[in-house]
Amino acid sequence: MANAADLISLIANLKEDETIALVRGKLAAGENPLYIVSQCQQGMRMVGERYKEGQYFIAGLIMAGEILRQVMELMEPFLTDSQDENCQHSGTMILGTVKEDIHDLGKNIVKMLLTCNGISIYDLGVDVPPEKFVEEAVRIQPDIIGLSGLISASYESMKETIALLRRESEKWDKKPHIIIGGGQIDEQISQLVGTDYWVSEADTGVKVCRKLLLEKGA
Ligand code: B12
Repeated sequence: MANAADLISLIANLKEDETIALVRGKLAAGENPLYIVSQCQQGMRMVGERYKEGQYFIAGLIMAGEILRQVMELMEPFLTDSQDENCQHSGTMILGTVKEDIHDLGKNIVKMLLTCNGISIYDLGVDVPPEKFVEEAVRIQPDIIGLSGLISASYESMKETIALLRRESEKWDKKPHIIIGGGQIDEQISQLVGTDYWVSEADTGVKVCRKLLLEKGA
């Protein structure tokens, strides 16, 4: 029986076919899909470390991205099934990867999970400028705005976006909560960009968003 370390190291070593076969096996054996997501994230982190150390180049990042994309295609029906079926439709959320950043695999995973939890998601895509977040927030009047970012440059974009959203929402009746997410996000970054809510993995993100919606009575 394969263990977590196998999947993490197959991804870290960019073994495409073996990764797909192992994930198929894990899903067939009934392993919790959220646990598989977490192993994939750890494997991707190791790819990132190897890139930073000069062991991999940009092609390695691209390859890792392609492997995770295929894994997520396999996982989608299982992730959908794993979510709370009794959850009523509640709340709306705008989600996007901030300006300068094009990483979207993590954002797409969190979108999938939030949708399965009954939250209507408006996905603005990647490299989204602050003005676009504001424009869509005025149009949709969401309960929550989620900003995704993985590279250092995204923190400045998050800060800019949050400042603009706060300034504009002064005049709105309904002020949205703002949550940031991404593998490198921590408390320090959350303070730097000026938000109260941050997560570095999707499962916690879903819990935080559901709690915020419950408090809002959405
Ligand atoms: C794959 C990858 C790429 C792919 C991305 C493909 C894609 N479509 O997304 C490609 C090849 C495009 C890429 C490009 C680059 N990359 Co890159 N990339 C990665 C890598 C290896 C994995 C990212 C990933 O998918 N992780 C897996 C997912 C599942 O995790 P996640 O994104 O963190 O998302 C989870 C949570 O954070 C959460 N979440 C995410 N967003 C949100 C939002 C909300 C609201 C919520 C609630 C939750 C949430 O849910 C997800 C599931 O749990 C990371 C390494 C790492 N540590 O992550 C480097 C990494 C992010 N990349 C890096 C770099 C440097 C780059 C480039 C600048 C390289 C270059 N020289 O061009 C470019 C940047 C391009 C740009 N302008 O954005 C650096 C960033 C370093 C830094 N501090 O700035 C990293 C950390 C690698 C490293 N250690 O050096 N990259």
